Amino acid sequence: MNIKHTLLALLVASSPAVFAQRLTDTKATKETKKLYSNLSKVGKKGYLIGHQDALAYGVKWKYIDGRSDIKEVAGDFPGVYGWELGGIEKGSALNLDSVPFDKMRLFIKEGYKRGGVITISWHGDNPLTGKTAWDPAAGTVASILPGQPKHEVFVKQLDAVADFLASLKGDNGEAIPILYRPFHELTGNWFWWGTKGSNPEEFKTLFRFTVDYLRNKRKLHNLIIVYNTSNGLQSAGDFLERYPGDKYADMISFDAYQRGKAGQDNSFATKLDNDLNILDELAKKHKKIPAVSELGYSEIPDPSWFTRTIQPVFKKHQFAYVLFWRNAGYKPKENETEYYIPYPGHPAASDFIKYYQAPETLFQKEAADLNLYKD
Ligand code: BMA
Repeated sequence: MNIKHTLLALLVASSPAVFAQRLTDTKATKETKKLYSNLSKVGKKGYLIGHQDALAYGVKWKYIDGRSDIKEVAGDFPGVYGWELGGIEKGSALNLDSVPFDKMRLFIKEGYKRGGVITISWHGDNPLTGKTAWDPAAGTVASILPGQPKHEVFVKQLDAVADFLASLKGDNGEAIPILYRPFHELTGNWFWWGTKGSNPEEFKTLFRFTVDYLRNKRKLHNLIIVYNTSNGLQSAGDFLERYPGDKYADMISFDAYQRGKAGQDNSFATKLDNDLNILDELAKKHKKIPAVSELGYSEIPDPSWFTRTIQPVFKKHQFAYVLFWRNAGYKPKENETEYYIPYPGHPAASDFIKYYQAPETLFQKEAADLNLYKD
């Protein structure tokens, strides 16, 4: 631990919570409570940097122990690791992006052991139509609520998720705390749980059922629940239209992607700022921890995107973490390339290193020094 890290740890441990601070699960495990309390203070100093599937693959490699594109470009692992359960609901050994669940379990343990934070999403198949998560068939959510024809199909799917979550254990048998973000991008119209597949009341009922089921029926007490909209919202009212209530969410967040050619205008930064203003207001009012649950500009066509577009906006706000989406590389099925963190030699690599060096961006070493799971 160097001096910068020691000071950081002291500062965060002794500071009052910036946001919130009681978990909605009164039976949460010791480590889960501790993580939540520490995440509520992180915003004072900066924000953790996360990366989806960081340890599984990068733009030009797959499944090589010890690798991570963030590490290769900046010299450190991310502070938050994102993982995805799509496919588990049909008993598949690989997730929808071909990550084997057995390996994922080990990667999760590895990130946790290093002191990093784990977050999980689930692009589960549509329980009504049997098609993918991207089939927003009308009536889907209504059909899976308790007492409805597809309820048991959904519960079976959820049981597969619960089994996986229950299998995540640290060295001493303790449950690994998970930031679980069910039904993410819930204000969008592209997933079956979104605005085409449900009305707000149906959605809220589904969200509450899911959290209650995982907690009370499956006895999972290692979950920090993340309410996760898409971006470009106009008001706090928009953000809350499908909010299940303060008893069902611990964190509030949105996903945001820049698209199109570089250097056209600054509308992405303006939207990001506006969405963060909404989160700032709601985090205070509802006593929840804010975060940016997915972010990116695929292939990073603007070589100074990190320090010129997002860093100045993020400096104006306090939140716990931002998760960059996956470095899939070339995807043959879609014949497209997708990645959000530069690799060595990429035109945005030196800008990412500058961003890494900024005091407010917290990666693995800082996360470890913060002792997020302990007093
Ligand atoms: C999307 C893309 C897809 C992927 C999905 C779930 O945004 O990255 O390639 O299958 O997320 O991880």
